[in-house]
Amino acid sequence: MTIARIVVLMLMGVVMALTGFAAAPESEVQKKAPAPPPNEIIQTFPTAGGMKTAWAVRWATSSGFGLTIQNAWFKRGPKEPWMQVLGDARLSEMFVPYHSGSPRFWDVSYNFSLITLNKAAAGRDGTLLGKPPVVVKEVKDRGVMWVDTDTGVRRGEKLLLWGCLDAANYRYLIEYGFHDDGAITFRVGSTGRNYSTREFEGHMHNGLWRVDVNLDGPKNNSVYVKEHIETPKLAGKASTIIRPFNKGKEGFEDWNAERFTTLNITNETRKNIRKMPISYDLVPWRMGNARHYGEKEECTHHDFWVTVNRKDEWYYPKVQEYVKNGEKIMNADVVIWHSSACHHEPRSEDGEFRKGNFVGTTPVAWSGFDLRPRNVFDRTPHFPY
Ligand SMILES: [Cu+2]
Repeated sequence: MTIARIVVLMLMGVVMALTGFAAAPESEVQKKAPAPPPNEIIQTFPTAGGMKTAWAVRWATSSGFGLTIQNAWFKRGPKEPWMQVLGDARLSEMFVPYHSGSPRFWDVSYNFSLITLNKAAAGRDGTLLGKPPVVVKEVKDRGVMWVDTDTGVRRGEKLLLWGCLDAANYRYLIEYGFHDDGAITFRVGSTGRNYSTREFEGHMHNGLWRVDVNLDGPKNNSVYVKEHIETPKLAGKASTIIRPFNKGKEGFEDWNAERFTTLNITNETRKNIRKMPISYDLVPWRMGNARHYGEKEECTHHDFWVTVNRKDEWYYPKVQEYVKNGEKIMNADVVIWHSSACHHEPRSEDGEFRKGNFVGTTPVAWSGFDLRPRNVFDRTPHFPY
């Protein structure tokens, strides 16, 4: 550990002690979130052969939030127009409470920078972006897309964009994936050096995301909840329920393991060739539902929040205030707020003490969710009809 890093950690310790660890601070960066002019990437798929689909992705970097998406458009066929899918998407906070009650870190609010990356970090499929290079673009195979009884196997591809937040002793990989089938993946990976003096204390990494879904533009988007229902009374039968999120008003919902809760964001005016409204499912990839009961931690008491898109509302720990007026989220410009939490119970693999010094690094632990198209295509371009 360098002397500079030790000094930074000591200063942080003083700040934490003064602020009492408890309340989520809202920094200046948080108040005026969006960001420097974005950079644009256009990626067509497949990377070899005729183009079938494409993504246009604008990204930006800033201290605090690290890497953010500033609009993304999808082309569902070579002759199709660009269709917007995302507005602004970002990791709004990373809340890290320790099991003993303190510290309780809000790691985005401290305005950390992205670390400078190199070729070793970028790997075989990666390109370094930025000056200095703080973002990696990877275009790569994503494994088997499907296996068909008649036509064989097709593999898929994806564009990954990632950066790594320099959060004192910790490192957070913030990664967005744009797939050839229109899916988008949101991941945050926790790694780095376990907190000094608490190297083996359990703690949580709450990835708290803010995603402005703008499906075919910001207007006419509605948010639904989809649930699988199966009870003893149904005696072997099951049903699927689709209902407006929180009765169609700003508010919250919870993830229920038995119900396979997913959100569905629908454009109410745009339909595919079967007259099905185009939509995206939000599919969580969860270890569990994190609930924290310290001061000003109400935002963790529910797993999904939905608001109308308003300027100056960027900060996840305030989301319970943002929903207070209960505005309509049907046929609106909607923002999804979603938590993806990781429970970190340290292992011997994280490191060890040698002559009184802790040596080692916590291997990456991921959490996140996917946005997956539903009835966006007239038919998949990835199947040889
Ligand atoms: Cu950890």
